[in-house]
Amino acid sequence: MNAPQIETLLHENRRFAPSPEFAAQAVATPELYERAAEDRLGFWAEQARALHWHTKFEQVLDWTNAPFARWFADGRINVAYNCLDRHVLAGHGDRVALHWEGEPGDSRSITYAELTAEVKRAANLLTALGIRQGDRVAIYLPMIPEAVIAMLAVARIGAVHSVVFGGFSSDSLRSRIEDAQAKLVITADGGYRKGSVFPLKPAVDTALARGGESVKRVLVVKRGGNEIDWTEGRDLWWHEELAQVDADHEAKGFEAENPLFILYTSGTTGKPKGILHTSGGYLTQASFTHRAVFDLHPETDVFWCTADIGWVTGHSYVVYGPLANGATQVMYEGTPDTPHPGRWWEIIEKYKVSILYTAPTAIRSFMKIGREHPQRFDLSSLRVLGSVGEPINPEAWIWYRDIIGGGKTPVVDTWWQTETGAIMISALPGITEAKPGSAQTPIPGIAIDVLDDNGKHVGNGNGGLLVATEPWPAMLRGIWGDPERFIETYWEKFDFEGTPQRRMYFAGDGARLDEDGDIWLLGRVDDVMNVSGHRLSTAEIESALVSHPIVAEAAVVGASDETTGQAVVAFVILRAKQSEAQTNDEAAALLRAHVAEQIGAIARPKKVYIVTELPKTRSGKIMRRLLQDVAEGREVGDTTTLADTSVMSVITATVH
Ligand code: 6R9
Repeated sequence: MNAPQIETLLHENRRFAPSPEFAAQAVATPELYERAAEDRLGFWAEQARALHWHTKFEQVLDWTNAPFARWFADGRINVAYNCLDRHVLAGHGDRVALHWEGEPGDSRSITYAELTAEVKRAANLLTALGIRQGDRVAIYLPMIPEAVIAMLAVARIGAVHSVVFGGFSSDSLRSRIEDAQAKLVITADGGYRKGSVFPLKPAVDTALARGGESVKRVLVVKRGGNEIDWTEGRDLWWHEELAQVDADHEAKGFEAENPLFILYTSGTTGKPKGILHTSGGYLTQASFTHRAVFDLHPETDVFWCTADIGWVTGHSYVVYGPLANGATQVMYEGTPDTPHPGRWWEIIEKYKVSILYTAPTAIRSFMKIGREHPQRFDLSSLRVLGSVGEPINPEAWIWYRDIIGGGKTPVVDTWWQTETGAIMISALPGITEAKPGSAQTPIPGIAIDVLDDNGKHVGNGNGGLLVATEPWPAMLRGIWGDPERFIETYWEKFDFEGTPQRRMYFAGDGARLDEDGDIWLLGRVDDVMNVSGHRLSTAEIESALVSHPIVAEAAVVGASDETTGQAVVAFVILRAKQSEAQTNDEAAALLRAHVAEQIGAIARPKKVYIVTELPKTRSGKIMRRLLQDVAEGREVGDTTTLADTSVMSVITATVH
């Protein structure tokens, strides 16, 4: 984030105290902080005991092999049982688990009893297809109930899911399948987006034609009704196969550290990292935070997290947190503006949604199109609003509370990452006096600090790097197949005390502590961009660009953008012959499409500038900071370390 933005943030001094009525009924109490402060591990053990354990645990944290943590390791648990059977056995089988809304307007409400029955069948099907504990299953589905059913069925038999966002390309899918050596892919013919069917199965076909040899079977859910190719002996219809398996399935307990899922996320190199999460600790923190941060009253609330299951927010706050808590929630297949710009607000009115969890980029795009759209609907059921994915600017925070929350709802800004598995920093509604723009306080049981480069606490009023100083239950257990990269990426930066147990987790985010010690997130400090709350790596997009035959060299930066937070801006040098063969506009259009095809539409650069040189230091390192100045229309900063200081004026002239 640049200096002027930080300035406006720090002059934000509006405060919102919880109302006494809200505080009186709140799930979170000040005692949670006290209890966690006096006995952090005891606190987490109590939260874990709120789950059902097939075998109770004695051990809480084993950190002897740091940074590879083990939580509740001698306990046995079944994650899916906790999300399903447990609620049915407690007499809540008739409670709606999912109010699913398809984009074309079709809908389905599924109770806990029904969801349990579907997952049992799906678990039997996976077993019949040869999937065993520890096997990896890739899931490439739209936002339909089968996505949740598939994830829970994999979890139920102790296998490991790797959900790949439906917007990712066949190539991204293939590399994720290969990295995890998935045996099975669960996909759909297609799903609905922006008013029409977008095909998914063809991307699976392409991925498997080019590689992914580990895959033996492809299960296909019928959703889009679009024509698809069929590979006999490999492809199977989900509904046909389910009809042939047993309805009954008994969930058995697995070790608390049994892997639950791998989720790929962008890092600073071109190769996405497979973040590994396990069972007991993950479910403990996902369910605790879902209750305490959103003030969940499962008998009366209707929760809606708008994230796709392809992202970690969808894993923890569409699937595992809400279902472990027996919540009733809304799941929506499509885009916010289809068929009309008030679609989300219509859904909130229809299902009387009481808790909404979404991203600042969505809020800002609603601000742009105008308050008249939400104001056409009755949003009075809303009582808690949450934000995640990127810093929320105070103006968006206030708009969210005023226009969506009727000027009365608490707003919680929740900071966390794919790696942290669950919320780490957030206000707690009913307790915290809210400050728009600040994520504020570590949740009970989480130890966070802001340090300078030498590992010293920066003190109130100063900025530095965000770290977690103690292990936490939902922490990543590693990077799939790459323990070295796990240690290097997260645990080496703050490793001053000489013992592995005292290493601290480096999150990759900059942060500032205000005079009260509240935390303000300032964006990534590495080469990771945040576009609409999605993580993208500059290196990954650069390597997609240079994979095109017309490109000689490419540099990518994230430029601040009013709606999406950051936007992808690329500076590209063409191969000599190419620059004659086509206009710069043609080349730019071609390359934008190429990146979308290589990685997915979310990575498509907003701008591609064709330049003749890139700013490099004498050692040949591209100075992206200077390109960012150009992309954001600022005066170019210090160029003295450039090998050729005239380069920047040439680039600036090309761009303007
Ligand atoms: C959950 C999720 C993680 C990165 C993280 C940070 C940014 C997320 C934020 C936030 C400021 C918040 N981020 N929440 N920044 N305030 N409330 O988004 O996971 O996709 O892994 O992204 O997103 O930069 O490091 P993930």
